Amino acid sequence: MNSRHPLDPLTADEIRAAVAIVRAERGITDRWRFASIDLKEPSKQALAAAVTNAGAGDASPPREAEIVGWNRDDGTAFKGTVSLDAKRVVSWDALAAGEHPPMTPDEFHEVDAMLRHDPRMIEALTNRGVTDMDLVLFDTWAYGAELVPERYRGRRIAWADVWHRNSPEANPYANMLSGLHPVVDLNTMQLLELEDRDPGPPPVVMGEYAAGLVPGLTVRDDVEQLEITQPHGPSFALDGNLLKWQKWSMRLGFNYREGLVIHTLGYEDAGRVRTIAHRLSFAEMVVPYRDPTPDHYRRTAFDIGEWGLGLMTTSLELGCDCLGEISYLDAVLHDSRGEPYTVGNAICIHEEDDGVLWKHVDERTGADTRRMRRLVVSFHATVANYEYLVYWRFYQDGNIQCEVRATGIMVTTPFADGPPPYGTIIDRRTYAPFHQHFIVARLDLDVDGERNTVYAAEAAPLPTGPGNPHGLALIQKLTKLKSEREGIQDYDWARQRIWKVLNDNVANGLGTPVGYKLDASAAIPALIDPDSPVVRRARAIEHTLWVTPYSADERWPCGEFPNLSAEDSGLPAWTARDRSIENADVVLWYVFGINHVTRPEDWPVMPVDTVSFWLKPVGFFDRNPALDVPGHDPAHPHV
Ligand SMILES: [Cu+2]
Repeated sequence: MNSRHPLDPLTADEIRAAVAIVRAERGITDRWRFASIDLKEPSKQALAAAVTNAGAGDASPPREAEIVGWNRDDGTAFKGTVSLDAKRVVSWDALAAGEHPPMTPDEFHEVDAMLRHDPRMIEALTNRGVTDMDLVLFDTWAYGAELVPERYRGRRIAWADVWHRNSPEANPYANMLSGLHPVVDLNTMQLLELEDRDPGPPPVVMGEYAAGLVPGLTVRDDVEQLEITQPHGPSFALDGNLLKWQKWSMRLGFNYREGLVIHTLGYEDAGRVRTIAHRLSFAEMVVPYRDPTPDHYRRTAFDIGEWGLGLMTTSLELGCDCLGEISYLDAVLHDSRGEPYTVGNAICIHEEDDGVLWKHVDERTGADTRRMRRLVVSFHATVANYEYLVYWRFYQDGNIQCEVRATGIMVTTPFADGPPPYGTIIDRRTYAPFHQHFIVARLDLDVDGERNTVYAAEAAPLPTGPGNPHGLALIQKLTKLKSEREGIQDYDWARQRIWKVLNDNVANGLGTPVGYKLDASAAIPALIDPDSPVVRRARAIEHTLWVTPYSADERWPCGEFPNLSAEDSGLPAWTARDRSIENADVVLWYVFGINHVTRPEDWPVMPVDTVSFWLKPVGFFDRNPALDVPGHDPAHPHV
């Protein structure tokens, strides 16, 4: 049953094979690091051919690995493609000047190990009264090029915060040692310099969230057990990475950078699978801290491009993270030596009850009600202090919801005199800086085929006059987005702007084009000077929506290598060509997120802050597609 599919992620054996091939052919030494070894996904054409010829034997596209690595001795970095079938390197190209491979977890841990033995660091900590190095955490962050001190330009450098926990089991992010920031060279693994500003005596904070460590905390005793049982098993079927649930079907992918990927999403209608999306994923996340003080001015995380949401993915636990009849998929990743490892239970698949789907109470026949079920595919990433919980949800009425829950521990800082205006007081003489979480979802929609057109749809009241004497008339104005420049769109509450992705070549039973719409929920404005260094690296966040014609190598909205970047070489560069997006294989880049004005209630661990956006059918079906959902049958109470 579990036969290989061209979109299945690389296996551990394939990762090992790819590494062995480049090591042999390119003379790669132990001084190299591998930033990424990922499946080079087959082209749409190759994939379509493979599916058409399934079973023919030789129709499968070649299995290829895409590798990014660099030599720590001279800093030269390469991106290559390895054919796993032919067992050879197909391409091997040096990265351009100024391009740096992403950060690796190994470097994060090696910086920590190096700093805790560095005499300058030990001395600085001793001066602050910290002598137990086991209580110290060095938390490394990546730089943007413009903020790198002139003397270190071009080097693979990073900076770090130093945190102090109150006891070995206590929250590592409870106490920032403000003003203390090592700057390190990641290739030589050396402390280049230690910034050490005296912030005055640190405040005593209660930064603990573990029940046993919070003074005076009584755990509630009035929460009764809640169990989700499905005595006949779940209604979905997972065959390898192919997931089917009621009328939905999709393939689940995973990689070091995006984490979960939803491939080839379709919905069965009148006996055939209709395509909705070729590929759905998160392509970038930008988190600028909006605090210009010395502790924070460099804090501009690109959690996907710099660190990798896949690499930060953690194992899920039954009963805590996921409730009910769960299926899990593992993820295979690798360390910077190219050695594969497995994250068990990386992706969770389950169904949930979601209240009422539709209902009407008729005076004569009584109530007719259907309960809603949804299929949830999720993964959780822990990016140092913060967690992102990502849920793709598929509903019986054709709706798709993408939800993100942000939780974890905020970055906090002590203040000496008065709190700066860039944050909220959350503990004694401690504030949490304001910041934003911009997420760029890459939505490669194929609504009933590849040829789609995006329309901005706005609600427009017509002026009072002949034919509209009471000023009631409201119309929807559709504006066709013909080129990439027109495809750069902003949220507009006053006009209730949304975007429809229509297939003008396919009509529904009513004679109108089939389509899906993107509701502009959770959109946030950049609220930042267009000339600021972080915006120059992340022009993508300046608009709510971008639309591009599909191109296999256009995947990263802030550029392929945001680590130490100076400019956004992604969306602004591609769209400058102003290509046609009319009746084309369009890709939508939706920018949404959280404008995080911090609260005392977000401390010491943050209750989830939840945002989501929706894709909903508009004329994709001729009528409510969920009329066929079974009602409650006392004889079959599981339905
Ligand atoms: Cu936040």
